Amino acid sequence: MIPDRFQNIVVMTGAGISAESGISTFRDADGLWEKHRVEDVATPEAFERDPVLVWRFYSLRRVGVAKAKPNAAHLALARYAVHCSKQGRSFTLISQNIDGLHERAQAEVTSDQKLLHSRLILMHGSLGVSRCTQCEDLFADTSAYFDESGPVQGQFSCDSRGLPLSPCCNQLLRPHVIWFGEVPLQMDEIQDAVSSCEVFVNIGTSGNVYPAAGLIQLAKQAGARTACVNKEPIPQQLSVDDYFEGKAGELVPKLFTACRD
Ligand code: BV8
Ligand code: ZN
Repeated sequence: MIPDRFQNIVVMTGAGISAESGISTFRDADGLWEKHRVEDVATPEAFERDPVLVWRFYSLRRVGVAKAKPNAAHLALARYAVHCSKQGRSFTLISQNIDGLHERAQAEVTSDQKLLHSRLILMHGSLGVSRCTQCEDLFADTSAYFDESGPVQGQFSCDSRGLPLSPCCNQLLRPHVIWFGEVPLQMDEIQDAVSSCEVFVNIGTSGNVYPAAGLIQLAKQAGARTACVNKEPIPQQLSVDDYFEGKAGELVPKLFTACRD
């Protein structure tokens, strides 16, 4: 457990924290998502080349996450954020996940409390948001625009190929997610938080995708106590002080609970 004496905690999560919510991880699907190679769907070039394929891929994932629920690990982190907030301690949750389960856990746990000292940073964006490709305006949007049989009417009007158009500029909408080759969101805030924290915990990430994977080393170099909760060791294991092997749904509620010293 993390003693309450630590004032400044940062947690980084990956797909493994959502595995017990039924969302397949990148690795478990051995690098394929819904039978697609990542480079064929999660890059700006892929969107340029075949926007229908990319919207079909993200529509499928939107349907998948709509059926999923936050699990015990998501909820334990949300409760811990409230616990830290009540004690005036700083809690920053950085996630690589775009599935919306941290936001839903927070809403479930803290519908009426303002979290003064805690932050949720979604560095790879969010599946539940679409972005105008012209002016970059963002729109909450959980619509699937394609299913197996073809185009499906969603929240925003579509062009002749079934691709959604932005209400602001009448240009293509894209999923508001960070693709390979794009700069993750709020990197300055992330770097500040990680280089000034006392405790840094990786949960459910294979440590393959940068710059997210390098944050535990940054924390270690900055003098933080580091921990990792995962089903397997990570490439950055030398930067891990405390390693907890196992399922996030079981280990995270034990680790993130109030604890006098
Ligand atoms: C960028 C959104 C420049 C889209 C995603 C070095 C430095 C910088 C960049 C690079 C570099 N080397 C290479 C690069 C380029 C590239 C990269 O990292 N490539 C990899 C393939 C080598 N990085 C980029 O392009 C990034 N941008 O570099 O910009 C820059 C950088 C810094 C500053 C300025 C400029 C952008 C990358 C973002 C790509 N978008 N997602 C979408 O989702 O469709 S990545 C996506 O895949 C996820 O977001 C996540 O990041 C990654 C999957 O990783 P994990 O979450 O870790 O999931 P995985 O399945 O791999 O592992 C799950 C783990 O959980 C496993 O270990 C498993 O054992 C464990 N587990 C399973 N079940 C459980 C469990 N653990 C506990 N309990 C369980 N029940
Ligand atoms: Zn626009």
